[in-house]
Amino acid sequence: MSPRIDAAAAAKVLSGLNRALVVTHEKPDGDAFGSALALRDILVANGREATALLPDPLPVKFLKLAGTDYLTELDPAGLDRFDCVIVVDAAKDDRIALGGKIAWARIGKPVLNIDHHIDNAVSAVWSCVDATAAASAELIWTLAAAIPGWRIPPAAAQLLMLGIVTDTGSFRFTNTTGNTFRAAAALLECGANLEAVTNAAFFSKPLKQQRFEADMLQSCVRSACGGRYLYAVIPDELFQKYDFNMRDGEAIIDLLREIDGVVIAALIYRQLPDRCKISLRSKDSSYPVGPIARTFGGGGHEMAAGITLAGVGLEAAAEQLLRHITSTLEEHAL
Ligand SMILES: [Mn+2]
Repeated sequence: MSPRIDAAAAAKVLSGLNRALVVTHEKPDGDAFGSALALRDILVANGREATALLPDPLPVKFLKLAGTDYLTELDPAGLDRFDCVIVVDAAKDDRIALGGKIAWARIGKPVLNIDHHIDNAVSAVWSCVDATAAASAELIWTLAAAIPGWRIPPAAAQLLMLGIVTDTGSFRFTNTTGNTFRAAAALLECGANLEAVTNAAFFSKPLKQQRFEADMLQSCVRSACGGRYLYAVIPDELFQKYDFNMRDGEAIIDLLREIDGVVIAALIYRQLPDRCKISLRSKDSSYPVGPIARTFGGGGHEMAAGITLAGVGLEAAAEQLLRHITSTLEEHAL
């Protein structure tokens, strides 16, 4: 882990950079690519050169908000024109998306790491990690707002709003703080279009996804611990039946979390032929899912975390998790 710097020091580093390459984690969500593209826009609006590199496809529903002004691949020689690399919203070196031609270990540039994951372990010269920020987008607003004379252009404000709205479930999750609302208010005043963000994030579900969700709720949900643990084991066939990819369904787990009495919710499905993906959510801070994810080699936030298990079938993964969560919920109940 790199030594940490606070937001004031990170703002100073940011204002001193001239030609930045901005990157984020693989399979970027709204906060990841929103933060990367917004930071690119902010740097450019304030007289710096900046380029974002996003090799992985973005969620379809956000394509309109993201525009097309970013790189999807870069050769090692292409790194020469940058004097630094800024990585946003990525907790681990091996999750940083560079497109396969560049190795993170041989990046050869000073790295500024800006993130809100409590377990961030990215190798960097400067690491600004604030786990109290609801989104990396909120932290980027905090940094940009702290630099005298810097402005946040409307396009950047909108992308930061997207990061905040998606990572807080539209200000419903417990990661929402006073600073989150301050950031959102300031971003509205900078020209963010909240209607466009909300429509893309919450009101643009394809019909096939709605049908997938209905079928999943009918056929895949299991209840344990008297309904305090609800989980869905989703077979490959269900994804095929509705031609649906989980990549576009980051909010699906909330269908379980929003049910009355649920403390911990989980989705268990196959990500690759030999890899199970488990998403975890909690709605009671006495039972955080971050430590559960870390027990299984995963990570994330305290109330929203994920695990990838290699070489394990869906049922075996579900069983392991069920045992662990049952003991967690029962242990604390005593
Ligand atoms: Mn985030």
